[in-house]
Amino acid sequence: MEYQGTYAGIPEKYAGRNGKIVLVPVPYDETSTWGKGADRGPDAFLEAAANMELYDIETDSEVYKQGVYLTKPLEGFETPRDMVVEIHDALKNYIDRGKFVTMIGGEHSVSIGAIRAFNEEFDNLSVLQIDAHADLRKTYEGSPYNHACAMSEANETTNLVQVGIRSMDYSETLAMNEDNVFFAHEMVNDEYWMDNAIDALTENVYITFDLDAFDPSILPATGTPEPGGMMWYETLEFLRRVFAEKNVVGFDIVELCPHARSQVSNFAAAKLYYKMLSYKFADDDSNIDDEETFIKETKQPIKKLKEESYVNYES
Ligand SMILES: [Mn+2]
Repeated sequence: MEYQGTYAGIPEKYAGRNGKIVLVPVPYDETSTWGKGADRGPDAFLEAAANMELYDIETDSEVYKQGVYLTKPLEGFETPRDMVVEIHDALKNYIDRGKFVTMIGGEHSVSIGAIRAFNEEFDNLSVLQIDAHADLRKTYEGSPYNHACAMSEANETTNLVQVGIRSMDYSETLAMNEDNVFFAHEMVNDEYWMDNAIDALTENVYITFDLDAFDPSILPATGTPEPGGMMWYETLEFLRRVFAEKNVVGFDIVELCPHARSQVSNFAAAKLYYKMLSYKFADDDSNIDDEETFIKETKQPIKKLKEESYVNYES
């Protein structure tokens, strides 16, 4: 399968392989336990992005001019282990070429191979996990590649910092480094949590953003929603500071499970992605070609989504 059109409908000259940013869609959902449908996440994300404004007011920038290359989706893995290995290999290849590599899932287990690749490429890597769930089980339903285990390897091989956590099994407390965990119920009463979370990070940071970190009131379409989540501007303030104070080397956004009747979550995910790129390149004016003004007028859905392909919780 190949997408028709470019990321967010940007002009072709910004969408080629010479761009600084690579976006890898991974429509994978094999192990999720309750709400199936994260395999539809990348399509819904791309369709929302195609209908999104490209000027970022806050940073006064048009980050797409850095060039965003949308790759073919990674899919068709024979086993969960193949999924991890193939994502690792693909991302490592783009990192080696000096690209700023980003990924849209898919369920959270897609991050295992990504983090493995970044950890091989960058010294003393921190993984900033923004998530409702700890995801620290060593195995779940017999597999170490389950979404419930997405952070177990990172917990052993990197400096893992967990933010927004509000759901976990008792057994995960044994693996957890509590100095590096920011629980949602504590964040709500702690005006210093952002400072402390940033202090816990080393210079090189990979961000894995599970959309269920958000409060379900602003992003309901995710596989395992949890009440009491992070709100929009608080999340953006934190991300803006992380990008400003650390060297963010790449990121992923996972667990978008599009709903049949509401696009709200798809647009929130698309905006979050663009915000993160805008923060990364806010002070970088080395655009590919800034001479022409591109005014986005037409809506360009990348691919038409079929109604029956969405999760429908009402049926
Ligand atoms: Mn989660």
